Amino acid sequence: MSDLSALESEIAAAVAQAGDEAALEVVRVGALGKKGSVSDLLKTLGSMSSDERKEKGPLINGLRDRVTGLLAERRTALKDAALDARLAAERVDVTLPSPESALGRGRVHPISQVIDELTTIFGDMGFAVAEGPDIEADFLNFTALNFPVGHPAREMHDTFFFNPDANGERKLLRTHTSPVQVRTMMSQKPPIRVIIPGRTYRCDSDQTHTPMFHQVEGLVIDKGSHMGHLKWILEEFCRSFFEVDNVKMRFRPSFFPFTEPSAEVDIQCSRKGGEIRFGEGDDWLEILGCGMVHPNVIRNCGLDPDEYQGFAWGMGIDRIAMLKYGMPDLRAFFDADVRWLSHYGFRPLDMPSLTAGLSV
Ligand code: 2U9
Repeated sequence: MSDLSALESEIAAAVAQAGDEAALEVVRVGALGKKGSVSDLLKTLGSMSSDERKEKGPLINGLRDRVTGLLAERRTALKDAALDARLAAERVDVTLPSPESALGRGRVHPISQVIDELTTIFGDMGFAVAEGPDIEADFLNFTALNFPVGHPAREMHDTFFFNPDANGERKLLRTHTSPVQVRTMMSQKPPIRVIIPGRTYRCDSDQTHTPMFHQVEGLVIDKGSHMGHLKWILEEFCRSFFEVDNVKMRFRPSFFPFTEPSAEVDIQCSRKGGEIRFGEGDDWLEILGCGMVHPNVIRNCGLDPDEYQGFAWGMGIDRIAMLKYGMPDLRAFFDADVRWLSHYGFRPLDMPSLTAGLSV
């Protein structure tokens, strides 16, 4: 049986020398595979006499068991060593600053940032966000909102009209987000509490106007909603948005076809050294328009004005973004200049929140 001892030593040496799991597998196949050296020995048992089998069987089976054990032990050792090497190679120093990924380098446009801020503030007050198409029907943009056909207020909106379709209907690019409120009132039962941020279009272009601009409008319709609620909502909004403890507001009577009474709202500011500051000073700055929804509009939207009433407001997002972040030129918003965006833009992972801050 010195042959068996020699074979065992040979296999044990090969097992010890195997540097990785693939090499160990070669050794296993050489010993225990179908045509392996130990398997060949096991096959000889069948042709042995019973006396010879009694003598050699335990020796050959013992060899097989020990070789199996050696292989398993070595496999575990190699696996552990491979894992240790990987852990050492892939060690991460969590105290190092993270590398600037494409996501980290990108910037959120101030308009998107302000829309996120608005939806955070009004969302906290229980408002839902509603959306609608940019291309609208004349009825939803004007007629339902109490702009009679031929009324000069339609001209004031400098509307972009499309050519009439086969039915003679002339679609337009919405001049305000108000048609979305009309759609909401026509499809939902009050109480309604929505804000609508979105793109709007008017044929106007100079230092303070662009043909496409952004508005946010709000609408509340219920049985007992009144101007007191409207004032509280707008005051809360201004305090939160301009991130000041208190801000005085001034409501001046105004006119819009869709609200009665209507008001334009100014907020208190100071303009020392050419810089505007909110929540202090003796100056005023106009920031929005508002009013009680006109009974004709409530009726046009399929609701009974004797049962429901409510209020609405509207403001220019581009304008309040310029005021809050001190951006002097509206046209730069739409230039797609990456240097402007890296200066005025916001980090994508700094999402505005009322607890962590809107514009940290
Ligand atoms: C419905 C009923 C009422 C929305 C309102 C204003 C006043 C307003 C301007 C502010 C600056 C537009 O961007 S701006 O030029 N908007 O002053 N908007 S009340 O009133 C509505 C809307 C929809 C059904």
